[in-house]
Amino acid sequence: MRDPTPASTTRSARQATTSPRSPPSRYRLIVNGHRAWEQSDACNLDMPGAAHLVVIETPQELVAIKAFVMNLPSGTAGNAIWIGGVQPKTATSPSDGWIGFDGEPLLYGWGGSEPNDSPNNGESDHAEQFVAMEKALPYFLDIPGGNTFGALCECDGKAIDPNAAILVDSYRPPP
Ligand SMILES: [Ca+2]
Ligand SMILES: [Ca+2]
Repeated sequence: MRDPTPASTTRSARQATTSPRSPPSRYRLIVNGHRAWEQSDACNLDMPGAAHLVVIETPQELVAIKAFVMNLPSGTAGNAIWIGGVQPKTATSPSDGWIGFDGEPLLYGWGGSEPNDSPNNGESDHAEQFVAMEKALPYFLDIPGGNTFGALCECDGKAIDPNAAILVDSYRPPP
């Protein structure tokens, strides 16, 4: 049996009233470690159709999240979080083709030698196809999605972009 007026609808409507054009984002830190696609699933379930792994859309949001990552609570798996970015297997260089989970080209947040598709420093094996930020390296890092990190979820009234979701699914190991 389905409630015709689920709580999530009520909350979305309230947000829309407060700020009709762009609901304020709310964030949730997951400290337990899971693989990138599992953390994506967990974030989506925060409010189905309205939440996803964080999409960093503006330089201001990047600054705020960097500050947050530098102060990650101890106990956050890997001292790192997954964020909402993924690269297709059609990429021909480590920096090629990245999209955010909103389907837009990923905001430039790389640092150091990233993205490098380590350890071979080439995109031929597509070893690093997801994006994380580490407490000690608070910029975008391309990392194999099978690493178990914490995650930062964002609820902003939007679902993960369908093309991003297809890419995420393409990296799930066979059941
Ligand atoms: Ca890569
Ligand atoms: Ca890397």
